Amino acid sequence: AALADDLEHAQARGELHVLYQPLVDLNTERPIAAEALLRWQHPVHGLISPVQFIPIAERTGTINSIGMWVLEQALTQLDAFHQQNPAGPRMHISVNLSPRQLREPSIVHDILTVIARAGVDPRHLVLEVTEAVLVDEAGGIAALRALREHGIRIALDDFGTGYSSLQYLTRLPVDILKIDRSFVAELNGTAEGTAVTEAVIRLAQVLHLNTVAEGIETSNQAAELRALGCHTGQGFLYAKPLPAGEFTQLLQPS
Ligand code: G
Ligand code: G
Ligand code: NA
Ligand code: MN
Repeated sequence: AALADDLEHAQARGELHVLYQPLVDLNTERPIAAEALLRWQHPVHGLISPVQFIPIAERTGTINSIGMWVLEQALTQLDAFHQQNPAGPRMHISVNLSPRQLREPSIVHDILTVIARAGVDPRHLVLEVTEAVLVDEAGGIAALRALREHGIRIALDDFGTGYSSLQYLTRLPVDILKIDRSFVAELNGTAEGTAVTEAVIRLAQVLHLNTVAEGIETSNQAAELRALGCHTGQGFLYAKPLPAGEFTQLLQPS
């Protein structure tokens, strides 16, 4: 309960910050997008992982205000990335959206309001959701559909780790499959190690979806992904989640 109370005030007290991890073109290894990843610097307990505090924020509902704050930070930063490197490629930004946020009746309006205020093209925003959202939440699917009609793209995060059937993919508002890092970790040049990742990439191709491989740590994994037809990836091989200032340095022409 104490942590939940602290979390209520964390944003107002300036304890939250957002890091940015590049998504790279696997052929050029240049950043084409950033994923916004939230951090909480607690005054007593130090840095707390979102794995710990997002579930608390979900339960108490704090995720609604925190989530909109993250979106606002990320979109403002996207504009700043462009201002700082106007000759560079047009970056996109990915922001995680939790199931509780999608259940808010005003979520579509709220997201569009933040986008308009930031002056960002909605086509440069990707919202990452997990399978749980798509399976359980009828309202959530309608919201995702509406957001997509405004040009926002939807990515299915941690794809393949959920419990849902694959059938739902053919009728859901999704543009991108993020191949979970547990599958990428198994890539080792053998048919068994490649099986799941290859199946996901083929499935995406048939459904005209893009794929992003998560958790790439070795150049061998990157080479296998390229050979399998995956064109975008993220992981420690390229960069860990970085403060905005350090991310900007990656964007400078090398
Ligand atoms: O950055 P890290 O690997 O610690 O993230 C752990 C988990 O927390 C990931 O599943 C990520 O999607 C989630 N996460 C990070 N930032 C946010 C956020 O702003 N909102 C939500 N809902 N989840 C986030
Ligand atoms: O669930 P989601 O995919 O949003 O989680 C992203 C999390 O994965 C972040 O917390 C980030 O720090 C972590 N991450 C990013 N790249 C790598 C990687 O190459 N290896 C591992 N082990 N974790 C990574
Ligand atoms: Na994510
Ligand atoms: Mn992810």
